[in-house]
Order: sequence, then structure tokens, then C-alpha cells
Amino acid sequence: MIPIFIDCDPGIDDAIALGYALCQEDLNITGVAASGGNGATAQVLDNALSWLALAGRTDIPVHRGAEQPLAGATEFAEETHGPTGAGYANLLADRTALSTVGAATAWVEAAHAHPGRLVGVLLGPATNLALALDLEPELPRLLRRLFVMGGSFNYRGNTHPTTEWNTTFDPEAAARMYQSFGEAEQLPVIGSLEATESIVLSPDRLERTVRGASGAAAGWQHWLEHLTEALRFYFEFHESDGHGYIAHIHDPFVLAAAVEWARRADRLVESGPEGADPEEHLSPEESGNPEEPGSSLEHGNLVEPESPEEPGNLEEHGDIPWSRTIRAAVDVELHGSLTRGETIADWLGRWGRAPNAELIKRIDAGAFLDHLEKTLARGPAPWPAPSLDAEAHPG
Ligand SMILES: [Ca+2]
Repeated sequence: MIPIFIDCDPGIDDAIALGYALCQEDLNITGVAASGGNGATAQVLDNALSWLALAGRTDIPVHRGAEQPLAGATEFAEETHGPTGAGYANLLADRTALSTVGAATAWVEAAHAHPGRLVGVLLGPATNLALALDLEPELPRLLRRLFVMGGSFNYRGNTHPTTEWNTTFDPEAAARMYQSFGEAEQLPVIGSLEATESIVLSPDRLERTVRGASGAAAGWQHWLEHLTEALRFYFEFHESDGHGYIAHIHDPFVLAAAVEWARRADRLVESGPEGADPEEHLSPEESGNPEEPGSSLEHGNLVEPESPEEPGNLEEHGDIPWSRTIRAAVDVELHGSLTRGETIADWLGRWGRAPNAELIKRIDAGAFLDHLEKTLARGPAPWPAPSLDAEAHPG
């Protein structure tokens, strides 16, 4: 089993990511942290609890995250995710799984429980992680690897002209994260806006996914009905923002890349140093996935527009599924009156700093969306038995 800790701010694309995680049979979801970002902390906490409970997973502890960013004022995203953060979905509050352990402590405890093995996935602002670093500065060396949705590197933003939402919400926390995790043995993998924006969910694909789930557990079909209601709002938002009646779904990609990366690395270890090609060891039957992530990227199906600001002299990497990545020194602007929260990659090496992040630059979005569709249509297996202890416990 792959131990994983998910820090999020649901959020509609966060909900898809949680659903994707629930569909994986070899994941040990040690905990979910939720804190302010797309909505206030109390609301996103309720959303995380409710999406999980709706899937029968009240066994996964949910941890309350920070109420405020480290510095600066809060700004929420009601117009993007709806007043409750779940679009038009009517989620029933269920606090069964609410833990008395706060998010920062939960990060640290999960890392200590699985030293060197825990995959950390950050799908919201970095506040809890920054607070966890205060509690345990060794966190970057205790985690197996950190995967982050965030940033917009030398690219237009989606919040202020050049800033992405998660980083804008808490720039100090993001800066702290890049600084500390840059010292990790495995550099943190960053799914930034310019890459994840290529993951475009269409209403047609959503409809096909729901239709494809006709053989899944009734409870899962019900979960997908709620997701459809949430996404209807998300489609409308993107249309009002000039993107058309579609949705950019950033978070599920980053989570899936983390899971598949860990799975491939485990297979390489199992097969020994002879198994140098991860593709050879990722049979569809073994992984439970009908396609091989990243394979079409390797075979040149990806249209790769040349980006003038992208370096030609940095080495491209390819061990993140569905992705091409580049390692670079990155940082966050904390003071600019127009650019606070902007993420910057030093393509030219002007700072003279070692790379502290592995940035996803290109994604084979079609292959990933096919994979996501098949995964969500399959649903969790087995569907969890109803909890015998449905009473909400204190705290
Ligand atoms: Ca999110």
C-alpha cells in the first residue's frame, strides 16, 4: 500500500481528486487536511468530510487546517466554486471523521508513522505545510516526495494578472515550502497553472463517465451525481470567465501523477536495477488501469508549442507520469504591489541557486483524461461496508 496524505481546500476539482483517490485499491489515505482557500476553513472542512462520507469513507481522518494564511488578508473563491465550495451539489454534513488532531500536526504524525514512504499531496494553499515545517523541520527528509498544485511560472495567472490561486492565498507559506522542500532528496513536483490548465473537462466527457459507471456500486453512482451538480457550477464559472462551457481540473491530475509515480517507483524496486524502463513494468492488468500513463507522451502524441521564455538549455525529465518536467530554482514574490504571490523560475541561472523544484511543463492531457474517465467510471472497489458506528464522535 502507498501511504498518502492529502492537504486540500474543496473546492470542486479537489472533490474530483478525492474521488480519484478513493478509486485506488493500493492507497493508504492516512489523512485529509482541509483549510481555507477556495472557501473558509469551516466550509472546506465540511466539504472534505461530506465528499468522503458520501463515498462511505468515514474511516479516513479529516484534519482541521489553519483559519488564516501566515500573513495578509484572506480572499475566498466563491465565484469559482460556489458559495459552499461545492457548486450546485447539496452535500449532507457528516462530521463522523473529524479528527481532534490539527492539520499541521497531522502532517508531522503521518510522516513519522511512515518515514521515507509517505507521499504528500498539496492541493490547496501551503499554510498547514508551512506550520508543519515549524513543528518538524525534518519533514522534507521524512516524506518520500511532495506533489503540489500551485504556481504560475512566467505565465499569466488565474487570480491576479500573474498569480495562481493557491500561492496568492498564502505567498509566505509557499515560499517557505519551496525553500525547505528544495533540500529534499527528491525535489517537490509542482503542477503549475500553465500545465494543469491543459486538463480540460468537457460536459460530454463527464456525461460519458457517469454513463460508464452504470455497473459501479449504487453509492458511487450517487457520488457521481453530486459531482455532476458541482461541476455544472464549475462549467458555468469557466464560461463566464471566457474559457467556454468546460472546466480546468487542476487537482486530480497532480494527485494522480503522485500516485502513479509512487507505483512505478515501487515496481522498479521490485523488479531490480534491470528494470530500468518503467513502461515495461506497468502492465494494465497489474495497475488496474487500462492504459499506461505517459506512454503516448513518449511516443510523440503531444503537441508541444514552443514557449519563448522556456529554457532550451535545461534538462527535461520524464519520470512523472503523463508529464515532461524541468528542474529549476524557483521562488515566490512577497512584496510586489502588483505581483505579490507571483511564482518565478530562474531559467537563466541568474540567482546562482540549485534547483529546488521539478516543474511539470507539459502534460499529455488526452491520455490523462481517458485514464481519469475510466477510473471514475470503475469507482471504488470494493464499495465500503456501512459503518457500524455511525455516531459522530466528539471533537
Ligand atoms: Ca484545491
